[in-house]
Amino acid sequence: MGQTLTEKILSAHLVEGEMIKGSEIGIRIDQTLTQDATGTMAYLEFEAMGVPRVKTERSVAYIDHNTLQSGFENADDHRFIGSVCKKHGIYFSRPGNGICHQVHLERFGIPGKTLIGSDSHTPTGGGIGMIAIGAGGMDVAVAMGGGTYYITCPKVVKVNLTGALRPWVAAKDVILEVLKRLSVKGGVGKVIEYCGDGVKTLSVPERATITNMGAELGATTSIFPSDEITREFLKAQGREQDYTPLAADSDAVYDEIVEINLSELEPLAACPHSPDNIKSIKELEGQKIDQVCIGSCTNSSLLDMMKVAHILKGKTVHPDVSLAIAPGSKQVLNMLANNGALAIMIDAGARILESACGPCIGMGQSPNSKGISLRTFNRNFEGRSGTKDGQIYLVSPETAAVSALTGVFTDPTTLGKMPNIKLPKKFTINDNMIAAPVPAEDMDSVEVLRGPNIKPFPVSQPLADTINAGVSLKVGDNITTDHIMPAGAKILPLRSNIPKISEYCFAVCDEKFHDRALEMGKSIIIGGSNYGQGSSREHAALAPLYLGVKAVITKSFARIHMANLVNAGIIPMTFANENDYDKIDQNDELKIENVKEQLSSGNTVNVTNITKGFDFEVNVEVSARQKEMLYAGGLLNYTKQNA
Ligand code: MIC
Ligand code: SF4
Repeated sequence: MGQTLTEKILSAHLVEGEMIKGSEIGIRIDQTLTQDATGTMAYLEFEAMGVPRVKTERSVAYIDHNTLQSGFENADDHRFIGSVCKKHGIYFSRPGNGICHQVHLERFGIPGKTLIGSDSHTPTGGGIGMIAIGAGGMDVAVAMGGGTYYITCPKVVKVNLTGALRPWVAAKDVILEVLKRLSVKGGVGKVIEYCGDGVKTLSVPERATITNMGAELGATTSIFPSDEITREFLKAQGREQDYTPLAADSDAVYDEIVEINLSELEPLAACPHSPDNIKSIKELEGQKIDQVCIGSCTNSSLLDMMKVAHILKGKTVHPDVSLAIAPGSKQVLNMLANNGALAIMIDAGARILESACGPCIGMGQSPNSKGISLRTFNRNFEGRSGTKDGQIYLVSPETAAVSALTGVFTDPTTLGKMPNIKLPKKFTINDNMIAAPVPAEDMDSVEVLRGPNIKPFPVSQPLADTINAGVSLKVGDNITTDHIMPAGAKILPLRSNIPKISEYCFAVCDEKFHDRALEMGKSIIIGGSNYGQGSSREHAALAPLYLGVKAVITKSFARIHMANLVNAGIIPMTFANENDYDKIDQNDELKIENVKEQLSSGNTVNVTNITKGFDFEVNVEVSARQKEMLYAGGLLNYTKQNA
């Protein structure tokens, strides 16, 4: 029986377990990446492990999220990360060099390698044939120290691409179509593998747009084969030596097959407030818009920007629209500056932003009240833009650019003949903004620079015998990490200070949560299905830990958040009978007796609702290793215990 590409790469990196779908496997990690908003915690954790130098083939730290420096905090964090990198063997991509996923694809990604990153859009690397997975900062810290990374051995979905995209229909429309069919829960426990004749019609940056936004499916990752097009891309980046051809066997067996004829696709939009709320641009055509933002790790490649410049050439942004453009990397921005495309954008009235995440994470450019904003980004969760009633639509760069000119939703296929915009034969290469670490023998001479906002992470206690705790919050389905631990320009600078950032925990849902949880001392959160979707931020687990949350009981969890809860020593529980969700209210007193004993003998635990006087069962779907972590009170305690 042939193997899928996913199985080939995973089994070549297998260090623990067997390739049995649904069971836990441990894999060796070749590369890691971090960004600044999750990086400070990851490096504090790495320091706490006491490993002098990273043991991966390549570890890179990027500064791209917290670049709006309206106080000392972010700049201090950048300096801290830079100094840790220099000392411990990590490459440091300085602020201004670009968005982590874009730069990693350009300069470091290698087909067939494994990459984990403390950012949920790490699967961007799947565009170049890597197994690239988003993880919590602590998992990344462990991998940097040479430790194994654990995942559930995934099912593999084949997306068979046939045909070719019509002019002005984009890679973004492909992934929006996949989201329409599979939903934000459809990828959980799965890797999405793209195959078929249509693959060879897509460039590496287009493939990366598709794998990037596979994160929104809840998938473990997404991957494309590595072929001649991959070789051309690597060659143009001066890295042809990194190329290896990779593909699934022709008789590979998949768990699911999705057929997509690229020729039949049309321009689409993800409507507020979910990436799977899809409509065609035709359905929205004519509606007035207020803002357009082009950029983010999904759509900020040179190819995207060149198409945008072509559309804007000689025109002016509509008087009622604000257009912001953030090219994804220094390489992209530099090439746009040299080939004249940047001047075209400026001339049309675009507001050029630095190469960073920017508006995607609410770092500036929040839309006006009830503002309709078209963005080429990957997430449109409520409030994420910084404007609570902002109406965010996710669209392709082509749709975004043409709509910025007309002031209304406009279908780009009406633009007529499309120019033949190709990737350059050679990108402009200058890695002068990537600082190399000092040699190991000089590491003692490097001082780690800590700002006053950098506080140690909260310590978790070993698991108590009995948990007696009230329900501090009850929430519904599809709660995102942007609900649990919001981002934005005001809160992001607190990422290194858990006591302070926890004041905003769940503030979007209930402003009194923080005070109530602290008052209760110990508590439990009740959630619906797909709890914790979205970001990899472990702050969504560390803040609840700091506030005394002992367990979260839901209908189901998103993958990265569930792992982060276990890493923090908080028990993730799912209702054995979903109807019990309706029978529990906020402030109910719950009791779980002999937790450890119950967990040791199986994966079901009995919970008593003392207030309402009934018992119910919950499942704790974790591995034996994760149980040990829960007993120890989280991954750090567990790692120290076993050191
Ligand atoms: C995001 O897109 O939500 C982020 C900000 O990049 C996060 C990471 C973070 O919260 O720092 C992610 O996707 O993991
Ligand atoms: Fe940055 Fe947005 Fe990409 Fe997250 S999704 S890494 S915030 S650009």
